[in-house]
Amino acid sequence: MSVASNTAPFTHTLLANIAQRMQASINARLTKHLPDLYQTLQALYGDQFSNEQAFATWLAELLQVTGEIIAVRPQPLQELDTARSTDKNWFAKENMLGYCCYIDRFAGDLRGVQQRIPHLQELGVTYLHLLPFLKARAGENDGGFAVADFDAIEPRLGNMADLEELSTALRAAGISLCSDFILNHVADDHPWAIAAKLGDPRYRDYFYHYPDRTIPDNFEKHLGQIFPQVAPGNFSSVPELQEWVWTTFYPYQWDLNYSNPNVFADMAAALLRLANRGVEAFRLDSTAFLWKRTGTKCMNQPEAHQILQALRSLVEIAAPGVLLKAEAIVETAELPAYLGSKDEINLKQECHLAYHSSLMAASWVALTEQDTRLLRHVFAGTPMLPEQSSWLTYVRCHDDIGWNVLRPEASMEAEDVQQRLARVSRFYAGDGSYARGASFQANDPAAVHGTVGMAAALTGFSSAQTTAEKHLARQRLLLLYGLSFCFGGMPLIYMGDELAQTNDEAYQQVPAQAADSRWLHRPVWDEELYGQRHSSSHDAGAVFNALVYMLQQRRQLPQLAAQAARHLLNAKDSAVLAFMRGNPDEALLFLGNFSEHSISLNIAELLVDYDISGQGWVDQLSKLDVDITVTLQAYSQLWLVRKYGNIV
Ligand code: OTU
Repeated sequence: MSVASNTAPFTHTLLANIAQRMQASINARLTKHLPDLYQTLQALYGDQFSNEQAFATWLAELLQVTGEIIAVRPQPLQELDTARSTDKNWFAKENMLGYCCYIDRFAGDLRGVQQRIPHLQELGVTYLHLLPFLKARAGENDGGFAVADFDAIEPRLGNMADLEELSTALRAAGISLCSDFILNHVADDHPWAIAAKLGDPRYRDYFYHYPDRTIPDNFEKHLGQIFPQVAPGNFSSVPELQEWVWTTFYPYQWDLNYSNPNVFADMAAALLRLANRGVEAFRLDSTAFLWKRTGTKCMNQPEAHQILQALRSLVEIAAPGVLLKAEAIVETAELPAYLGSKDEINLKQECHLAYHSSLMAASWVALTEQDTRLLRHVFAGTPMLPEQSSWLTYVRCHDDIGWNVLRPEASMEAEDVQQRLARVSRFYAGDGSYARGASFQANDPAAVHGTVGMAAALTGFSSAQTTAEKHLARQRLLLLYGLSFCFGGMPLIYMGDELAQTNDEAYQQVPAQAADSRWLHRPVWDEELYGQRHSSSHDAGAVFNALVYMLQQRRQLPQLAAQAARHLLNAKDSAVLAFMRGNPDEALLFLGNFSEHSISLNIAELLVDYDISGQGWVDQLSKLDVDITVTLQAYSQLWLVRKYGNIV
């Protein structure tokens, strides 16, 4: 029997709850996506059931629940689903701009965020990622990344009505709300973990638990460490269970056992219920870790991708206007698979968006080394995007900058990888440099530590004494943001960067934060800086005005849409990164000088491989014509478009 004919009873189950007027459109989605969903889930979980019928019963239940969720999807969200199904690249356009913040630090609570919509609009934000706001573990909770209830809001931030109100207000302002969805683990006080501790066999199987260290020790041989200092090891002894539980991150974050089909079903339903609250995008946290396999690092396993593919199919059926964004902090070569992979016949869709963490980290390396070779390797290792997908480009986020993802690229030059990356890490910790960050989890001298600190502190604002030093700091910050705006993806501004906000040392006095130096770069919104945003005599204003201007220009350049072509150009001086966006006959050239020296380069030489060098060029940022030989000042950038092109 073919898969398609197999799925007829499931279609029936799902449609049973759906209002007549919606049946035709939902049926069309099922025809398109149910065969994939069936196939993926059968490949993942078929073996877990005694026979085909048992699997079918489980899948029917999942679809029954999905149908119930679709049936109550609010009308405006259904309309959004329909609109977006005719404009599937809506999130990959040159107007898209993300903004990321903690609700409490940005605006107190969910209602406060509504008050700040004008600020987001002034920047041109179209996508707001609010860091975790679901009910978190009591006490320490990793900034909300230990979720105690997927159906409740953290009380100090508001309630579900506030969330719905905010998502509606944002939508009216043209801003899509993105929520974290922490799917790798739950808090140790989530009802599933509590039930497991009480001995409920159904929920014990929601987690990986072992009676002694034999299996954990075996796994540990191959596993990495995320928080080696404050949470060493990947397993925690749980007294109530008298067992060892898999905890990749903090001991209170219990990894979910996705080899159990019920875990998948419950988590998928939780995501779809949240989508019905008006969440338009999900940042899928720690996606690389979803599947464990003995003898491996337990990252990027094929089954982790299948889980995401199955989630995507469900979203396409239940809430097709919703985006999935992969947070997988992994080597460049592992990244593209999170945006989908090709089998013999077609593309298996996965996430719409994925963080390009290598690009982010490599751009910081380029600043340190005043050399773009490593960054160019990352470019070379980044394939064309599959259709209807986009990178998420960024300069900073709420986590440390992890240098280890760059090991493959860092090993391409003669220098020892360890030494090279350790030097970068020390640079940003302020070792003989302008940077004022710190090393993350630094008690192992042999390891390469991540870097913490706000972008402004890392680019030199905190150490600058003179106007000239301030100017350089600003140029560095704008250069990194310029790259993120032009690379080809949705750029994300991390709260505070738009105002050159620096580090916040206050966390050291907060017991629940003191051990985790990532709080150094999670400052509270600074009203004073905000008040200075239009004054170019202040750092805040100088950066804000420049970013707003660059973003205005960006919106006028379709060459910068995520799907437009990207070609790395071979600038002779390795301190310069040069690349072309769009088709050669309407290209935009990005030239960025990552060094403190001014550098001249010849545009014709840069374009030898293209038949367009005879054209005149103008810098879209300064609106000035440029000669065939251009000079790039220290840390400066040019966005060149053709002189007689359609410059607005
Ligand atoms: C993610 O992080 C989150 O972004 C972190 O804030 C959480 O602590 C963590 O998950 C647990 O929920 O590797 O791909 O600073 O880069 O923990 C997942 C280390 C991750 C983070 C890392 C990260």
